[in-house]
Amino acid sequence: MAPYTDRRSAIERLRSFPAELEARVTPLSDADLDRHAPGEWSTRQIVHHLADSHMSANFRFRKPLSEPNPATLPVYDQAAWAEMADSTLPIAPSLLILRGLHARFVALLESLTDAQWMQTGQHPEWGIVTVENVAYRYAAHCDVHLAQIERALRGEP
Ligand code: NI
Repeated sequence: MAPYTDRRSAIERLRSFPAELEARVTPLSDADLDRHAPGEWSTRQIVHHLADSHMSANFRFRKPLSEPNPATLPVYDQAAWAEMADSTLPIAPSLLILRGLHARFVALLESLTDAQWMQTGQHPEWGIVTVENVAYRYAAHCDVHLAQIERALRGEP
């Protein structure tokens, strides 16, 4: 799922994402936010998922940078989290989380030395990954869910 292969474009994707997401979803009505393609999340659930997911990205960036390598990367049950009671809340709190997190990610990633980019963590499904790999994954994750939002708004799989 990772079309990103260079650090600069991954950082730029992470930098631009919160504003792009906000521009797309802020004008939507509650009915639009709750529309979804069959078997897929609604836009509301996707926005809350992005906040949850990118909070875990924060750990996946920082643990390899601060612990003996490979650091153990945290995992969570994203499907279960997307069904929790707060998944029906307005999206504004999750947009604020993403704004703040991505400002932090960009500042952190722009500070890294080559050696830091190559520090590693271990994930049960991804195996051993570098900080660089994690940045590419989350840059791609932004694109995956922007595309999923378009499907949700059309109500198509
Ligand atoms: Ni996701």
